Amino acid sequence: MKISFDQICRALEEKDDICILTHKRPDGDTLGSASALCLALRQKGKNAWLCPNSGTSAKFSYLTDGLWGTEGQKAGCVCSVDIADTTLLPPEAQVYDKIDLAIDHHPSFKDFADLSYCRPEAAGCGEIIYDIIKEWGCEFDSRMADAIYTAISTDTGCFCFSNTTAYTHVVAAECMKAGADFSNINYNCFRLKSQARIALEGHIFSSVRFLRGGRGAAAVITQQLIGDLRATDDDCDNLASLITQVDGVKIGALLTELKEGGGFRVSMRGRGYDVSQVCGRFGGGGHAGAAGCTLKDMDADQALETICTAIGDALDA
Ligand SMILES: [Mn+2]
Repeated sequence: MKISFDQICRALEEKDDICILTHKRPDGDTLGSASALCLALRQKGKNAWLCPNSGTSAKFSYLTDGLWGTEGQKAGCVCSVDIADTTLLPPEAQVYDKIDLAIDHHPSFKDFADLSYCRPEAAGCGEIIYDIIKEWGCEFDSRMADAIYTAISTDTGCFCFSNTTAYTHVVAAECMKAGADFSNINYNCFRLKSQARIALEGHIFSSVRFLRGGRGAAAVITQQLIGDLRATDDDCDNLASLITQVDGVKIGALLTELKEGGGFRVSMRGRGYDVSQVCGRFGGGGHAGAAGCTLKDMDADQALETICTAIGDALDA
């Protein structure tokens, strides 16, 4: 059931032994929001912890250090943050048969918890957590500020995406006032890259196939290449968006060979074209600007040909 902001603040205050859930393949928003909420609850004298999430990258340890609970730890309240749907729960969260509270900002939020608060206009879930911390009158310390700053900076692509609002900047400014290490956070999240990542980017830009005078583009990453480079999932994250950074490209696609082989996962990005419709032709979907689908039982040439034809059709329409 959906409740108001005041009600979610009060509902959390009434609980104790609070287990906080983050989504699988956790990003800066879910981890930053969960960490800041956990710190605030502890400041209020409550027992709170983060449910273990084995997909967490070591680069976010500054958010989560000392906050992890143990697997299956008995909870008086289970609260999810930045999770739109129960399908996004990590395996470690499956032991909890119900979720008491949910705090989220996705327009696609499924009302799966007993009580939930969703604010779709928030650029990051971190904006909501910041408001909760302030509503409670907690001291907003530099560690919470690092967590909230990370949450909103990562969910806005360093304040570049169109979801960024004036309020996002207000919250960022409050984080800076509280001592957030914004320069290092942004460097680590947006500039720093592993050698494997740089090699993958190099491969994409040297092999990308352009079509329709450069308005469409697609590239392929094979498991052979990923293995040769010892690239991690982190290294492969969001490579598709690089293709639409090329001047003139309106629809870009990255085809990544499935680990099990026998097909490709397609990540598509569009500027001024609804790529969810293109991916929908193959049973996929997503948003207008970013969508995906899977092509089974195709080799690299067939998959590339299939996707280039579909991109061409969309550009011609
Ligand atoms: Mn988010």
